[in-house]
Amino acid sequence: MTHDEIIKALFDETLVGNAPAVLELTNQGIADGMTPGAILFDALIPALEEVGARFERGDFFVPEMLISGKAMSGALNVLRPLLAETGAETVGTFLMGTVKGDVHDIGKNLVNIMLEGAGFEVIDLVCKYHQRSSLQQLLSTSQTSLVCQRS
Ligand code: B12
Repeated sequence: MTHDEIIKALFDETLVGNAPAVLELTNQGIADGMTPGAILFDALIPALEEVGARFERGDFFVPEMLISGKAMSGALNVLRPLLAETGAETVGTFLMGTVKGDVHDIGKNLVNIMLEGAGFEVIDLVCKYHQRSSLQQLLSTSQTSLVCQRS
């Protein structure tokens, strides 16, 4: 398969939520020398944008969004170490938050990976630091930034 064919197949399989095919194509692309950025920005993200457009038109419903999202998350697990590996020294800490009740986490997880790749320690509040005192302590250091996911 050419790189263009891999991108097209990745787009199509993410759109229909075929997680095993998305995983296989991602691995194939990486093994064939494609950059994680190309896979992400030329195939996976455009596919989810198309899923959103179809949802808005009433052609897709929540289950379709869910399986496409899961297919993308599987590919992100493969891309994560590649996107994050820069060897940069820790330059500060980000506290990543999610608005209560919002389950969209793919974009946030991607931002986490990018920040880690840029040398930040990321503390994702979804899983850690529920205690107010721990938060206050972290926020009191000048190197800590608090960011929040929007959807
Ligand atoms: C997959 C998906 C789902 C999945 C989420 C699975 C998951 N684990 O995340 C499921 C099926 C669960 C879901 C549910 C719902 N969804 Co939905 N979903 C999507 C979809 C198709 C893709 C989102 C995505 O992951 N995109 C890929 C990522 C990489 O892009 P991103 O999120 O935009 O993130 C990028 C930037 O925004 C930014 N970013 C994101 N977060 C952060 C945080 C920080 C700090 C920073 C700096 C940057 C940043 O960086 C990212 C990388 O570039 C979008 C459509 C779309 N066009 O976005 C709808 C969409 C977000 N969903 C929508 C809706 C309406 C819903 C539901 C209310 C549907 C319903 N009737 O139940 C529920 C809400 C459930 C809830 N309580 O939260 C709407 C939201 C409209 C709005 N804003 O008002 C959208 C836009 C679809 C639409 N066009 O109508 N959804």
